[in-house]
Amino acid sequence: MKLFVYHTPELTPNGQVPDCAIAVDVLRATSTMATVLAAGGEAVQVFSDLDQLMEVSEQWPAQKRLRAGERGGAKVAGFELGNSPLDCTPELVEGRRLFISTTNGTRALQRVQDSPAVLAAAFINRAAVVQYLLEKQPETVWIVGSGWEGSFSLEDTACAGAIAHSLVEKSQLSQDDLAGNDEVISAIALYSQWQDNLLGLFHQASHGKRLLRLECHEDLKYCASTDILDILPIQREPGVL
Ligand code: 3SL
Repeated sequence: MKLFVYHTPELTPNGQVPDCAIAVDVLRATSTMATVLAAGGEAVQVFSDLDQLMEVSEQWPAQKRLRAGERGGAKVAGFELGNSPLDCTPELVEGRRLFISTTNGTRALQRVQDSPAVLAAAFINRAAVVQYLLEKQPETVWIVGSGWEGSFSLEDTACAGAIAHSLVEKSQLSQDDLAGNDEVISAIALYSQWQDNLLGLFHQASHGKRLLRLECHEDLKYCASTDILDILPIQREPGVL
């Protein structure tokens, strides 16, 4: 297995797909997606465009759907949900499909949706993602951070490092064997430095600070919990996990 980390969707090589692609948006899209599926959601369907989301979800029975829209960290007017994983309780989401559009996370998933296997990862479901990789042994794996509007996000790269760190611990591979690019080594170093204080890392991160200004402190705490959900969000058709 060779692992490549890309800090943003824009940094992935054009015209190539890996055997397995993992989209990461710790704050908060992939944390929300994992939470919805763990809480019994029927599926998560992602959109970059809000109008397209409305059009497609209109064709779904109203009692079987939920619409989540986030821009700039805030809930989009007219949507039932923004992008807080804590709103996705089993009472609300069980048996329903989440139609979601967020600023960056949904774009990262769409960038890699042609890969044969596409996963969504966050700290909360890191162990399930690592278990999948150990079982399936894909030859090439990309971890793609969502970033923020094309720039680097500390928390996504730290999560990439958490996945890589655990793969090295649980496989016969050394860091050198596993790393397909230098970003893997720097991601592992970042995670190793902050693994006991991920909330502290989020407080340093520009998007963490943005969410704190929006009073999302509880979301940050939740998203900093590691390996708490045994759920593997995996694409079953393009754009649907
Ligand atoms: O950019 C995204 O996709 C979101 O996860 C951002 S936010 O955490 O909902 O503000």
